[in-house]
Amino acid sequence: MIKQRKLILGSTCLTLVPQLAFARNPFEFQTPVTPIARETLYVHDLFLTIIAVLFSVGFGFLLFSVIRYRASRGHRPALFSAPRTPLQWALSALPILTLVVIDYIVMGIPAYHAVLTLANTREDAALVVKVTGSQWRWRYDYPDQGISFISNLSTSQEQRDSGAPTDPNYLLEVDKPLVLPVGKKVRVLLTSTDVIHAWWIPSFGIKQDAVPGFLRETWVKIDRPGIYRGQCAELGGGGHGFMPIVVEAKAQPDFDKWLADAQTAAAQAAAVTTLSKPELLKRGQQDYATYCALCHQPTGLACRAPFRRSLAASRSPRRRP
Ligand SMILES: [Cu+2]
Repeated sequence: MIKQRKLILGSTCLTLVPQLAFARNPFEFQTPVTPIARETLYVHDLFLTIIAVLFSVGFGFLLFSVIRYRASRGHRPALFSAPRTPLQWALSALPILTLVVIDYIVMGIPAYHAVLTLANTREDAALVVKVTGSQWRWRYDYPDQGISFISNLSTSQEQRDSGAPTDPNYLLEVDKPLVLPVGKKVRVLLTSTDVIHAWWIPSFGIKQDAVPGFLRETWVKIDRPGIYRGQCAELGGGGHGFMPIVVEAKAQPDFDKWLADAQTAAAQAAAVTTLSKPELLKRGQQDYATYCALCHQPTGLACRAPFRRSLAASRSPRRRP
Protein backbone atom coordinates (compact mmCIF):
# COMPACT_ATOMS: atom_id res chain seq x y z
CA MET A 1 0.00 0.00 0.00
CA ILE A 2 2.85 2.41 0.92
CA LYS A 3 4.55 1.60 -2.37
CA GLN A 4 1.32 2.42 -4.26
CA ARG A 5 0.96 5.77 -2.49
CA LYS A 6 4.56 6.70 -3.30
CA LEU A 7 3.92 5.81 -6.92
CA ILE A 8 0.78 8.00 -7.10
CA LEU A 9 2.52 10.91 -5.31
CA GLY A 10 5.54 10.65 -7.60
CA SER A 11 3.40 10.58 -10.76
CA THR A 12 1.41 13.63 -9.60
CA CYS A 13 4.56 15.63 -8.87
CA LEU A 14 6.10 14.71 -12.22
CA THR A 15 2.92 15.95 -13.92
CA LEU A 16 2.52 19.22 -12.00
CA VAL A 17 6.09 20.47 -11.58
CA PRO A 18 6.82 21.03 -15.32
CA GLN A 19 3.53 22.95 -15.62
CA LEU A 20 4.57 25.35 -12.85
CA ALA A 21 7.82 26.03 -14.68
CA PHE A 22 5.98 27.70 -17.56
CA ALA A 23 5.38 31.43 -17.02
CA ARG A 24 2.70 31.15 -19.68
CA ASN A 25 1.09 27.95 -20.86
CA PRO A 26 2.51 27.30 -24.34
CA PHE A 27 -0.74 25.58 -25.35
CA GLU A 28 -2.82 28.62 -24.44
CA PHE A 29 -4.87 30.40 -27.10
CA GLN A 30 -4.05 33.98 -28.05
CA THR A 31 -5.76 36.61 -25.89
CA PRO A 32 -9.26 37.12 -27.37
CA VAL A 33 -10.07 40.70 -28.43
CA THR A 34 -13.49 40.28 -30.08
CA PRO A 35 -16.89 39.02 -28.83
CA ILE A 36 -16.64 36.01 -31.17
CA ALA A 37 -13.20 35.05 -29.83
CA ARG A 38 -14.34 35.40 -26.21
CA GLU A 39 -17.49 33.36 -26.73
CA THR A 40 -15.84 30.55 -28.67
CA LEU A 41 -13.05 30.39 -26.09
CA TYR A 42 -15.66 30.21 -23.31
CA VAL A 43 -17.42 27.33 -25.12
CA HIS A 44 -14.08 25.58 -25.63
CA ASP A 45 -13.09 25.92 -21.96
CA LEU A 46 -16.54 24.82 -20.78
CA PHE A 47 -16.54 21.74 -23.03
CA LEU A 48 -12.98 20.84 -22.07
CA THR A 49 -13.80 21.09 -18.35
CA ILE A 50 -16.96 18.98 -18.66
CA ILE A 51 -15.21 16.34 -20.75
CA ALA A 52 -12.28 16.23 -18.31
CA VAL A 53 -14.63 15.78 -15.32
CA LEU A 54 -16.67 13.06 -17.10
CA PHE A 55 -13.53 11.26 -18.16
CA SER A 56 -12.02 11.45 -14.66
CA VAL A 57 -15.20 10.21 -12.94
CA GLY A 58 -15.82 7.40 -15.45
CA PHE A 59 -12.23 6.28 -15.64
CA GLY A 60 -11.85 6.68 -11.87
CA PHE A 61 -14.75 4.29 -11.22
CA LEU A 62 -13.33 1.82 -13.71
CA LEU A 63 -9.84 1.97 -12.20
CA PHE A 64 -11.17 1.70 -8.66
CA SER A 65 -13.28 -1.35 -9.56
CA VAL A 66 -10.46 -3.09 -11.38
CA ILE A 67 -8.03 -2.64 -8.49
CA ARG A 68 -10.41 -3.02 -5.53
CA TYR A 69 -12.35 -6.03 -6.78
CA ARG A 70 -9.61 -7.88 -8.66
CA ALA A 71 -9.73 -11.69 -8.91
CA SER A 72 -6.42 -12.09 -7.04
CA ARG A 73 -8.18 -10.86 -3.90
CA GLY A 74 -10.79 -13.58 -4.21
CA HIS A 75 -13.58 -11.62 -5.92
CA ARG A 76 -15.76 -13.39 -8.45
CA PRO A 77 -17.96 -11.72 -11.12
CA ALA A 78 -21.71 -11.53 -10.46
CA LEU A 79 -23.85 -13.55 -12.83
CA PHE A 80 -26.81 -11.11 -13.00
CA SER A 81 -29.19 -14.03 -13.56
CA ALA A 82 -31.73 -12.61 -11.09
CA PRO A 83 -34.21 -9.88 -12.23
CA ARG A 84 -32.92 -6.35 -11.82
CA THR A 85 -33.84 -4.45 -8.71
CA PRO A 86 -35.24 -0.87 -8.86
CA LEU A 87 -31.90 0.36 -7.54
CA GLN A 88 -30.07 -1.27 -10.45
CA TRP A 89 -32.50 0.29 -12.94
CA ALA A 90 -31.98 3.69 -11.32
CA LEU A 91 -28.18 3.34 -11.40
CA SER A 92 -28.40 2.43 -15.11
CA ALA A 93 -30.73 5.31 -16.02
CA LEU A 94 -28.90 7.98 -14.01
CA PRO A 95 -25.74 8.20 -16.20
CA ILE A 96 -27.87 8.28 -19.36
CA LEU A 97 -30.06 11.10 -18.05
CA THR A 98 -26.99 12.97 -16.78
CA LEU A 99 -25.33 12.79 -20.19
CA VAL A 100 -28.53 13.91 -21.98
CA VAL A 101 -28.85 16.96 -19.69
CA ILE A 102 -25.15 17.85 -20.10
CA ASP A 103 -25.18 17.40 -23.90
CA TYR A 104 -28.41 19.20 -24.74
CA ILE A 105 -28.58 21.87 -22.01
CA VAL A 106 -25.25 22.56 -20.30
CA MET A 107 -23.23 22.25 -23.53
CA GLY A 108 -25.95 22.69 -26.16
CA ILE A 109 -27.27 26.12 -25.15
CA PRO A 110 -23.87 27.93 -25.04
CA ALA A 111 -22.82 26.25 -28.32
CA TYR A 112 -26.07 27.27 -30.03
CA HIS A 113 -25.70 30.84 -28.74
CA ALA A 114 -22.11 30.97 -30.05
CA VAL A 115 -23.25 29.83 -33.52
CA LEU A 116 -25.95 32.52 -33.56
CA THR A 117 -23.35 35.13 -32.55
CA LEU A 118 -21.04 34.02 -35.37
CA ALA A 119 -23.86 34.28 -37.92
CA ASN A 120 -25.06 37.73 -36.84
CA THR A 121 -22.97 39.68 -39.35
CA ARG A 122 -25.33 42.47 -40.39
CA GLU A 123 -26.96 43.83 -37.23
CA ASP A 124 -25.44 47.18 -36.17
CA ALA A 125 -22.56 46.93 -38.68
CA ALA A 126 -20.85 50.34 -38.90
CA LEU A 127 -18.39 49.44 -41.66
CA VAL A 128 -18.15 46.92 -44.50
CA VAL A 129 -14.81 45.53 -45.66
CA LYS A 130 -14.36 43.13 -48.56
CA VAL A 131 -11.46 40.68 -48.38
CA THR A 132 -10.33 38.96 -51.57
CA GLY A 133 -7.78 36.15 -51.59
CA SER A 134 -5.57 35.96 -54.65
CA GLN A 135 -2.47 33.83 -55.20
CA TRP A 136 -0.59 34.82 -53.00
CA ARG A 137 -1.79 38.02 -51.36
CA TRP A 138 -4.89 39.68 -49.92
CA ARG A 139 -6.84 42.56 -51.41
CA TYR A 140 -8.88 44.80 -49.11
CA ASP A 141 -11.79 46.98 -50.29
CA TYR A 142 -13.79 49.53 -48.33
CA PRO A 143 -16.69 49.76 -50.82
CA ASP A 144 -18.54 52.63 -49.11
CA GLN A 145 -15.37 54.70 -48.70
CA GLY A 146 -13.92 54.09 -52.19
CA ILE A 147 -10.64 52.65 -50.90
CA SER A 148 -8.90 49.48 -52.03
CA PHE A 149 -5.37 48.19 -51.76
CA ILE A 150 -3.34 44.99 -51.90
CA SER A 151 -1.52 43.63 -48.86
CA ASN A 152 1.70 41.74 -49.66
CA LEU A 153 4.13 39.74 -47.59
CA SER A 154 6.95 42.13 -46.70
CA THR A 155 9.52 39.82 -45.11
CA SER A 156 12.71 40.57 -47.01
CA GLN A 157 14.08 38.15 -49.58
CA GLU A 158 17.36 38.05 -47.63
CA GLN A 159 15.51 36.83 -44.55
CA ARG A 160 13.69 34.20 -46.57
CA ASP A 161 16.89 33.00 -48.26
CA SER A 162 18.99 33.03 -45.10
CA GLY A 163 17.45 29.94 -43.55
CA ALA A 164 18.02 31.55 -40.12
CA PRO A 165 15.31 34.19 -39.73
CA THR A 166 15.90 36.77 -37.00
CA ASP A 167 12.74 38.82 -37.47
CA PRO A 168 10.19 38.12 -34.67
CA ASN A 169 7.39 38.57 -37.20
CA TYR A 170 9.03 36.41 -39.84
CA LEU A 171 6.45 35.70 -42.58
CA LEU A 172 3.83 37.52 -40.49
CA GLU A 173 4.41 41.06 -41.78
CA VAL A 174 2.89 42.95 -44.70
CA ASP A 175 3.49 46.17 -46.59
CA LYS A 176 -0.06 47.49 -46.06
CA PRO A 177 -2.10 46.27 -43.08
CA LEU A 178 -5.86 46.23 -42.96
CA VAL A 179 -6.90 49.17 -40.77
CA LEU A 180 -10.06 48.89 -38.68
CA PRO A 181 -11.70 51.05 -36.01
CA VAL A 182 -11.88 49.95 -32.40
CA GLY A 183 -15.27 49.35 -30.77
CA LYS A 184 -17.25 49.34 -34.05
CA LYS A 185 -18.84 46.30 -35.62
CA VAL A 186 -17.21 45.60 -38.99
CA ARG A 187 -18.90 43.28 -41.46
CA VAL A 188 -16.27 41.33 -43.40
CA LEU A 189 -17.15 39.88 -46.82
CA LEU A 190 -14.81 37.25 -48.22
CA THR A 191 -14.19 35.86 -51.67
CA SER A 192 -11.34 34.71 -53.89
CA THR A 193 -10.19 35.18 -57.47
CA ASP A 194 -8.59 31.77 -57.97
CA VAL A 195 -8.40 29.02 -55.35
CA ILE A 196 -9.89 28.62 -51.88
CA HIS A 197 -8.08 30.66 -49.24
CA ALA A 198 -8.83 30.98 -45.52
CA TRP A 199 -8.69 34.28 -43.63
CA TRP A 200 -7.54 33.39 -40.13
CA ILE A 201 -6.80 35.70 -37.22
CA PRO A 202 -6.53 33.71 -33.95
CA SER A 203 -7.11 36.62 -31.54
CA PHE A 204 -10.32 37.52 -33.44
CA GLY A 205 -11.61 33.93 -33.24
CA ILE A 206 -12.14 33.93 -37.00
CA LYS A 207 -11.16 31.39 -39.64
CA GLN A 208 -13.39 31.90 -42.64
CA ASP A 209 -12.87 30.39 -46.09
CA ALA A 210 -12.64 32.71 -49.10
CA VAL A 211 -14.17 30.71 -51.97
CA PRO A 212 -14.03 31.76 -55.64
CA GLY A 213 -17.49 32.56 -56.98
CA PHE A 214 -19.05 32.85 -53.52
CA LEU A 215 -19.39 35.64 -50.98
CA ARG A 216 -18.86 34.43 -47.41
CA GLU A 217 -19.14 36.72 -44.40
CA THR A 218 -18.10 37.18 -40.82
CA TRP A 219 -17.66 40.12 -38.45
CA VAL A 220 -15.29 41.66 -35.93
CA LYS A 221 -15.60 44.20 -33.15
CA ILE A 222 -12.15 44.81 -31.75
CA ASP A 223 -11.78 45.75 -28.07
CA ARG A 224 -8.57 47.75 -28.09
CA PRO A 225 -6.02 49.32 -30.44
CA GLY A 226 -3.11 47.17 -31.52
CA ILE A 227 -1.54 45.06 -34.23
CA TYR A 228 -3.11 41.65 -34.75
CA ARG A 229 -1.58 39.01 -36.97
CA GLY A 230 -2.88 35.95 -38.80
CA GLN A 231 -2.30 33.87 -41.91
CA CYS A 232 -4.04 32.19 -44.77
CA ALA A 233 -4.89 28.84 -43.17
CA GLU A 234 -5.67 26.96 -46.38
CA LEU A 235 -3.83 23.72 -47.03
CA GLY A 236 -2.41 22.74 -50.40
CA GLY A 237 -0.66 25.06 -52.82
CA GLY A 238 2.81 26.43 -52.35
CA GLY A 239 1.98 29.97 -51.38
CA HIS A 240 -0.80 29.91 -48.77
CA GLY A 241 1.81 29.99 -46.02
CA PHE A 242 3.14 33.26 -47.47
CA MET A 243 -0.13 35.19 -47.26
CA PRO A 244 0.09 36.84 -43.85
CA ILE A 245 -2.71 38.99 -42.47
CA VAL A 246 -2.00 42.07 -40.38
CA VAL A 247 -4.82 44.15 -38.89
CA GLU A 248 -4.07 47.51 -37.34
CA ALA A 249 -6.86 48.49 -34.95
CA LYS A 250 -7.08 52.23 -34.35
CA ALA A 251 -9.18 54.41 -32.07
CA GLN A 252 -11.96 56.18 -33.98
CA PRO A 253 -10.19 59.59 -34.36
CA ASP A 254 -7.01 57.89 -35.63
CA PHE A 255 -9.05 55.70 -37.94
CA ASP A 256 -10.89 58.74 -39.35
CA LYS A 257 -7.54 60.43 -40.04
CA TRP A 258 -6.19 57.30 -41.74
CA LEU A 259 -9.38 57.09 -43.80
CA ALA A 260 -9.06 60.72 -44.96
CA ASP A 261 -5.39 60.18 -45.91
CA ALA A 262 -6.23 56.95 -47.75
CA GLN A 263 -9.03 58.66 -49.68
CA THR A 264 -6.65 61.48 -50.68
CA ALA A 265 -4.06 58.91 -51.83
CA ALA A 266 -6.75 57.06 -53.79
CA ALA A 267 -7.77 60.31 -55.52
CA GLN A 268 -4.13 60.97 -56.41
CA ALA A 269 -3.73 57.43 -57.74
CA ALA A 270 -6.81 57.92 -59.91
CA ALA A 271 -5.09 60.93 -61.49
CA VAL A 272 -2.21 58.74 -62.69
CA THR A 273 -2.88 59.66 -66.33
CA THR A 274 -1.44 63.10 -65.63
CA LEU A 275 1.99 61.62 -64.83
CA SER A 276 4.88 62.05 -67.24
CA LYS A 277 6.50 59.07 -68.98
CA PRO A 278 9.51 58.84 -66.56
CA GLU A 279 7.08 59.00 -63.63
CA LEU A 280 4.95 56.26 -65.18
CA LEU A 281 8.04 54.08 -65.77
CA LYS A 282 9.14 54.54 -62.16
CA ARG A 283 5.67 53.66 -60.91
CA GLY A 284 5.57 50.61 -63.18
CA GLN A 285 8.90 49.39 -61.80
CA GLN A 286 7.60 49.77 -58.25
CA ASP A 287 4.39 47.90 -59.06
CA TYR A 288 6.33 45.13 -60.81
CA ALA A 289 8.68 44.71 -57.84
CA THR A 290 5.76 44.68 -55.38
CA TYR A 291 3.10 42.65 -57.14
CA CYS A 292 4.60 40.72 -60.06
CA ALA A 293 8.18 39.77 -59.26
CA LEU A 294 7.13 37.44 -56.47
CA CYS A 295 6.11 34.89 -59.12
CA HIS A 296 7.29 36.29 -62.49
CA GLN A 297 10.97 37.09 -62.22
CA PRO A 298 13.02 38.89 -64.89
CA THR A 299 15.36 35.86 -64.87
CA GLY A 300 12.58 33.73 -66.33
CA LEU A 301 12.21 31.62 -63.19
CA ALA A 302 8.66 31.04 -62.11
CA CYS A 303 8.88 31.81 -58.41
CA ARG A 304 11.31 33.20 -55.91
CA ALA A 305 12.36 31.23 -52.86
CA PRO A 306 10.76 30.05 -50.67
CA PHE A 307 7.88 29.66 -53.11
CA ARG A 308 10.14 27.78 -55.48
CA ARG A 309 11.27 25.35 -52.78
CA SER A 310 7.70 24.88 -51.53
CA LEU A 311 6.32 24.28 -55.00
CA ALA A 312 9.13 21.89 -55.87
CA ALA A 313 8.40 19.94 -52.68
CA SER A 314 4.68 19.83 -53.38
CA ARG A 315 5.25 18.65 -56.95
CA SER A 316 7.79 15.92 -56.16
CA PRO A 317 6.48 12.46 -57.12
CA ARG A 318 5.06 10.45 -54.28
CA ARG A 319 7.00 7.43 -53.15
CA ARG A 320 5.27 4.17 -53.51
CA PRO A 321 4.91 2.22 -50.29
CU1 LIG B 1 -4.31 31.28 -49.40
